[in-house]
Amino acid sequence: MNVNRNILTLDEFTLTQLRQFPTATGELSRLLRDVALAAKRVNVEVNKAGLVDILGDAGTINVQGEDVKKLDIFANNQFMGVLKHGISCAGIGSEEMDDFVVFDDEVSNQSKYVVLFDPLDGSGNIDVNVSIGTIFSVYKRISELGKPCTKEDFLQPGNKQVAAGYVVYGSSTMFVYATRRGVNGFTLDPSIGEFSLSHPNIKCPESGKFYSVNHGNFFQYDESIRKYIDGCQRKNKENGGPYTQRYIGSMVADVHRNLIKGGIFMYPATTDKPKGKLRLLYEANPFAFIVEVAGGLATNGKQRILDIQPTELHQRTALFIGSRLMMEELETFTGTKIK
Ligand code: P6P
Repeated sequence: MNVNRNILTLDEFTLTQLRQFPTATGELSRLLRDVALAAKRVNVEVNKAGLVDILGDAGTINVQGEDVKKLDIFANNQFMGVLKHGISCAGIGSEEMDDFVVFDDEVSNQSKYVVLFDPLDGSGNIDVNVSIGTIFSVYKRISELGKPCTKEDFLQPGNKQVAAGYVVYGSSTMFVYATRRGVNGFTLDPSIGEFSLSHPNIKCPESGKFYSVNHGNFFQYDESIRKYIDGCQRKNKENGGPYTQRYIGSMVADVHRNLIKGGIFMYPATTDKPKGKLRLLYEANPFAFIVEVAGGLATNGKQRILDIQPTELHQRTALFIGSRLMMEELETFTGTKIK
């Protein structure tokens, strides 16, 4: 296999970005490298999960009321550890922890950013070897530097994110992140142990063939959503239908596929979960930021995800996200034109 050694690693890429902004402090670049380091450590355990005693339940229940898998805890500790040890992050919010964590040491209190993350999304799939992922969201603090970060730093609307990204632990391991300047994807090259630029300047195709939704909840969806899903299954020369239904049950894998190939991912509100299942701060917001920078759209069916003002760390939301034309077609069913 001829490996192109001229491919930029993540570190080299962030440094080239930094060179374009001489006044930048490099804190965000270092934060991204910290997150990538934790991802590489998690990747090692995910790749051998079937061989060591890291499968299965940890015997605890998280704040979401879900069985915590041993890998969830391991992943949470890896991301929290590198961010606490680093010099760019003042505190974190995690799906696995009841409340946000203030690092509150002299260096961390001077740090510009806070990070929210889902350390291992889709972890219910670990034991059956289906792709899982990490999702993260970065905000610039609004609290006073030099003092501990505050809850308000974490409860900013998604449109204030300075960066967001995800890791997909799949047939290969990819690190994808967005700033307002663009979305770039890096594939882990095991021969050098570095994430290497494999998907520069990712753009979400304005339309696609894939629609992703849990059909098992079909009769719990609002009528407008049921009509849209019905339309996805019918021949329609205008929108290229019928679409192909692809739903892995692992959000990172499903949204990543639709980001690259074009498509729409839906987790609507249900009668069982009237506020939706997915979490706003560390699932919907980061992916909404990434997909919008790439040219797509993301809503809760009524408003732009990134405009929602959060009120609590683990609040949930309905989510519709993906290719612009498919999202605009959905809006003709829901009657909510997102500006
Ligand atoms: P359902 C995994 O638990 C997750 O949070 C997302 O990764 C995934 O898209 C969704 O839930 C799947 O939920 O109810 O369809 O099994």
